Amino acid sequence: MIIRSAEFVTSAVRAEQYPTTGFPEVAFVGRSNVGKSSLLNKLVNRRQLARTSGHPGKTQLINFFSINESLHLVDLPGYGYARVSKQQQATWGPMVETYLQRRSQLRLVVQLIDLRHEPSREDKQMNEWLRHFGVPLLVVTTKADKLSRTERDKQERMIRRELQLSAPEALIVTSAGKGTGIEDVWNVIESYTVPGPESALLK
Ligand SMILES: Nc1nc2c(ncn2[C@@H]2O[C@H](COP(=O)(O)OP(=O)(O)OP(=O)(O)O)[C@@H](O)[C@H]2O)c(=O)[nH]1
Ligand SMILES: [Mg+2]
Repeated sequence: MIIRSAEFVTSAVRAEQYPTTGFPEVAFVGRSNVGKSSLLNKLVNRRQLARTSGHPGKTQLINFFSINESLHLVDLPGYGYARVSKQQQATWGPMVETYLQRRSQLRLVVQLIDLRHEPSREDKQMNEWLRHFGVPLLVVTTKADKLSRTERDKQERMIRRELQLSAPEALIVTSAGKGTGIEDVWNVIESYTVPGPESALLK
């Protein structure tokens, strides 16, 4: 994937604040601090296009990024971070669920899981919720650089078992630090977003 342009478009909480361009969208979901913004940056080769932080709870709004003026990558706020305010916890659910349920140009959801840990209860709930609503789903494990080769394989098997992912293409192991798996993630994204008159722009 050749990135000719990657730009922040807007932040939104409610549906009427979403961009009105009809570009196909790919959204990134996962627990706070799992590496959603870092993966997005690595995909587009821009260091801090989406802001990242060592402290969970960095991304608090739905952030839309336009890629090659033909595709939106959507950075969603993370779940499972207890230390945000009660008000923020209460708005997270409707904000993210409304987006995932109602956004008609949403083509693919990438769910991020930390390769070092067992999927949390919320990871499993989100996974089941997405499957229930029939949203095309790709599971991506993050921070592979923090594990040895043997540990990676073991953790991948465990996560596949826990989330009942049998198809080989259902999970990709990545590292935003090292660039592992980035090309594979693009291949999946392109397979869900390319069709249509704008397809040539994505090449
Ligand atoms: N070693 C390593 N660290 C990573 C990787 N991806 C992300 N991190 C680190 O993990 C921390 C959180 O990354 P973010 O990308 O901000 O996480 P997020 O999921 O966007 O978090 P929220 O915005 O809070 O939901 C940062 O300190 C990143 O540098 C990776 O592949 N390898
Ligand atoms: Mg973030």
